[in-house]
Amino acid sequence: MFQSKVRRLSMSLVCLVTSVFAFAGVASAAPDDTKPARPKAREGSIGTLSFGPVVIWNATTGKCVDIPGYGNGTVNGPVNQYTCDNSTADNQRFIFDDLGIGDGFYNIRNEKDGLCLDVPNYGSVGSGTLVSEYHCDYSTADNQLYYLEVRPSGYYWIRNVASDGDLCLDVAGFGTGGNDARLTLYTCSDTDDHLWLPY
Ligand SMILES: [Ca+2]
Ligand SMILES: [Ca+2]
Repeated sequence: MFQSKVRRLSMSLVCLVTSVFAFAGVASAAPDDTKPARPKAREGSIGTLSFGPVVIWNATTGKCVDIPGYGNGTVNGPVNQYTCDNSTADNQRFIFDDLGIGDGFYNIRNEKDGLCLDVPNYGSVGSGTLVSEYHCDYSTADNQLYYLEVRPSGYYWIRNVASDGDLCLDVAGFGTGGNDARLTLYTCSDTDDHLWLPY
């Protein structure tokens, strides 16, 4: 399965730095339908914005990002939401690994199984694509990078870098998802269920 993806690792660091999209906090004043600005990456920021482990709480559904069962997830296995449990007995604790190439581009890594929130293949994906777990890539070559954008509510959009930030971490349905509802990437909205709080 791992070999099924085609990797493109040739981008230079200079290219990466000059092609970053946004820093979450800076983009907070932008209208909902406007792509965030592209500030120059801050030098010397490698890894300094990492945080966790945290659970990722959804402000609309009241559930947390979860892996089925209580143990390790599987490569290409589903990522759901479930009643929050921040203990190590469940598998809802995630580490936001700051890649250090832009201010606050994160791989979101499950503490228990070490896999990252991913979507299929390597580029941008369509709205509604299901989120799964995959080996952490730690580069812009994959589509596992996210950045946080604080919204007027004080909660955060979790925006996917590979889709130019147009897609946000979402719960299937429109605020109707219960336990075990799948997570998707969906066109960012303040009226869907895209508001999250890692804590
Ligand atoms: Ca679980
Ligand atoms: Ca939704």
